[in-house]
Amino acid sequence: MKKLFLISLTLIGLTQVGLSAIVQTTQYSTDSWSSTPWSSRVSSSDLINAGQSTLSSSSATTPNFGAGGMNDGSSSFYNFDQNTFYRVDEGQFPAVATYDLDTSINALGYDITSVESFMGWWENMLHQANQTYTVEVSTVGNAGYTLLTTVDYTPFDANTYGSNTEPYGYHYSHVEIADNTGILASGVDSIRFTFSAPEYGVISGAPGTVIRELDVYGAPTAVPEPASIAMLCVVSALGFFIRRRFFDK
Ligand SMILES: [Ca+2]
Repeated sequence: MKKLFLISLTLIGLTQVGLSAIVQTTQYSTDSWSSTPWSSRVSSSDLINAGQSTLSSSSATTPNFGAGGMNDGSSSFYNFDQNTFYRVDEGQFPAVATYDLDTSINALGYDITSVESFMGWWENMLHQANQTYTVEVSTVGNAGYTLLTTVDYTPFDANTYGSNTEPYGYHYSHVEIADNTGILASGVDSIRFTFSAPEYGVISGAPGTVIRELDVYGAPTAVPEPASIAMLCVVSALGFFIRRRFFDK
């Protein structure tokens, strides 16, 4: 009886884990520079955008140009201030950008619902538009970070597009990270991006990654409603009763 009960709990746990899945939606473009792809999707009011009350502080390792370009609310196609460029040959990988969320008002942190990344330069080597990075989150009360997901989206590679040393071209990419439950993580007070060097062929020009924008969407984590707390108490009491009734004899 005891053994059967424990196995059932395990199956429920596995089922619930199985219900939650991170979904990455990817797309790329070779449109001309006269129209910046997906510019209408770039947000200036997401959780980590500069100037938003939800962002308490941010830091990033030093890029070749555009240190503030990742969260400035712009995807301008050739502005050095509004895009961030990390170069392989200047030793700028892995590159790390960290965004701390304000918990002075929202003490329980934030529910992260989606993350979007826009990359590419208006005239570039192909791989500057490839996306290889991890997203980690830290939650309220915990100093460390937990891996949320790894993005490895490289639509522009030598096998697909021929020479990786093409000096000019129009290459852009966009990744959206979401969860089929609607929430990627709860109680988050910091989010960290770590970019790794893109794969490239013969070095000619400037191998690296151009990040136009990172958008993080979400809302303050809600305080549990009294009814929910009452239900938790009932469930806990029931569990205690079952344990006493079946296991402690
Ligand atoms: Ca933004």
